[in-house]
Amino acid sequence: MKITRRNPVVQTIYTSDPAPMVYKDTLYLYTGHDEDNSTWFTMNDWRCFSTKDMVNWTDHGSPLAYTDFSWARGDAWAGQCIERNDIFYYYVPMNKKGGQMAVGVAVSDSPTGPFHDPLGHPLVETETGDIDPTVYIDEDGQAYLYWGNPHLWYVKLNEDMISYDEKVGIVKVPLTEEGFGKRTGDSDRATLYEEGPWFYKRNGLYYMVYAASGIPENIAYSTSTSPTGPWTYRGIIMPTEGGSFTNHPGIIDFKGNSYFFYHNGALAGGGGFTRSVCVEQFQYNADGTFPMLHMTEEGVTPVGTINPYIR
Ligand code: FUB
Repeated sequence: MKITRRNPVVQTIYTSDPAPMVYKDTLYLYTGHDEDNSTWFTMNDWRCFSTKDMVNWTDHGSPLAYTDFSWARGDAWAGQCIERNDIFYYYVPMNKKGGQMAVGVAVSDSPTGPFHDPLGHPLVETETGDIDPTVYIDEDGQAYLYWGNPHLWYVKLNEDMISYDEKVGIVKVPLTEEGFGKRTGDSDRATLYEEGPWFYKRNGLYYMVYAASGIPENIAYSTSTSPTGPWTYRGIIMPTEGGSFTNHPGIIDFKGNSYFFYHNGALAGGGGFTRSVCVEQFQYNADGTFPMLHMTEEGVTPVGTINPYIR
């Protein structure tokens, strides 16, 4: 069947910061929710959608809001949900009452919620910029949580997924030029890393995909043979396009295909604070590198698309 139009995935509300998760035969898509007419990242809850075929989607409404956290005062920004032993753990950043952004975790026995906060306080917080958590459980059972802007941090989560290994502590990833690309022009950042990390492993290689290069953002990536680096910068995947000055990756394999979720300003009335989640189906190159991805209405990148930025 020829798919003529796949994007934006959600056409009824503004959505952002996609985080796909596969559970059993279904792909669940967790998103942020930009309020109508926003002039800032005014976001009060997270949303969940699902599909079995990447064509027909079910809207599950809001499984979680910042008001579900007693310690939060707003800013339901980019999160990611993961399953372990049939329990779902949703890692989300919010502004603390009287404080700054911090990452919390919410738990549910259903992928569509409702989720609740088992801790009553943030899971991780540092000196600044605790946003955009990404989570991955390695083959040996060790789970990692990465996050941050302008720094990139990680913790090794304990098996309960709601605490972390305090002996290892909160580790600041060295943002080297070799690892995250050299920033040129006016910036206080040495490398291209900006925010929105998406961490996973595929065919023995660890991938860190992230929003890069300042405002407006593009999407770039780094790889490593270890879950904790050192990282090697691999180039840009998706250039700046689409009418939103931010972008945010979410990547997953589902039923034999690879999908790259992102956001832009494509929906009517859309822009930098009224964004829409989109998806591109793509094929990795034989060596595991990314082809060049562009934002399309069809949502399918032709096989064999050359990426001029790959290193
Ligand atoms: O959605 C709010 C913020 O915008 C996210 O935390 C960033 O990744 C950017 O998409």
